[in-house]
Amino acid sequence: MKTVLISGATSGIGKACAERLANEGAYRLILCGRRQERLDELVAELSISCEVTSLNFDVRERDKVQEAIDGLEGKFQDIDILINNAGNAHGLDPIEKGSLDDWDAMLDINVKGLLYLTKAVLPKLTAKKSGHIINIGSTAAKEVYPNGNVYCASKHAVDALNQGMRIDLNQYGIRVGAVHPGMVETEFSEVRFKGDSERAAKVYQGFRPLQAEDIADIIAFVISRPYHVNIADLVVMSTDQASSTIVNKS
Ligand code: NDP
Ligand code: 8X3
Repeated sequence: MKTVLISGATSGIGKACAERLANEGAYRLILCGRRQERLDELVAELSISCEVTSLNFDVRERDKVQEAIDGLEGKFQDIDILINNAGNAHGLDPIEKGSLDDWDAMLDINVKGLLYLTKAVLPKLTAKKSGHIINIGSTAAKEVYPNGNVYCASKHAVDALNQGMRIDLNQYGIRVGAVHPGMVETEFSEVRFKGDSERAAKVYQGFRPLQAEDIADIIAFVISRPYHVNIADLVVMSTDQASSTIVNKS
């Protein structure tokens, strides 16, 4: 039984991973997020199928991240797999009109938050010389699209950190890999457009986008490979999407 910590488990890709892995019967789950009600609901739902607990912290608060990991009890302390998923885009503005608060949010959550959580979990993996870190990047980690500027920069940083972690942790036998999704229909665009549901819904109209379950399916595959197999970098898009800007809406 492996212990998996999923950040950003209250919604979208993280939640779908929790639901998917709970049904595999091979994992003990630690679900993280800030919305306590959602964490409670998910723990109640999944505890029928697996051992599960939750941690409530904002990934931007490094002391809280460390406290949360230090406070884990029993078998939940022995983390094997870290899914660095928490993150969002905030705004979609040209660089000259960008909001400093949006920029701070993206860099603090998507980059520094991922680092704080990794730093807190890593001693458990280096001590036993095994473990698996999955970093959720994006097609925005591989290319830059109009008005994507800082979000793309944050995800390019995730791509670089994924490579850097893999290099530095190689001596410990720790697997490190990234999954980079294209457009996935989650709460992502609602957050990006600050609750404007109509604008968010339009992002996914006229084509068949990926669903969170599609990414969860891939992550379940990635973490269940034999230990000598590390899927280092995986880009996945909807069949209707060819790049960040080319989507077949015919
Ligand atoms: P959602 O908005 O549905 O989920 C985002 C998750 O991140 C929520 O569970 C949220 O939990 C958590 N989160 C956000 N900010 C914080 C924070 N400060 N501290 C702790 N947790 C936080 O979006 P997705 O599921 O789509 O996004 C998940 C990941 O996938 C992100 O890294 C995103 O960049 C990436 N991605 C998404 C794509 C898409 O098209 N949807 C495509 C490519 C990558 P809570 O609010 O409860 O804290
Ligand atoms: C999310 C996908 O295209 O909105 O990472 O950047 S996109």
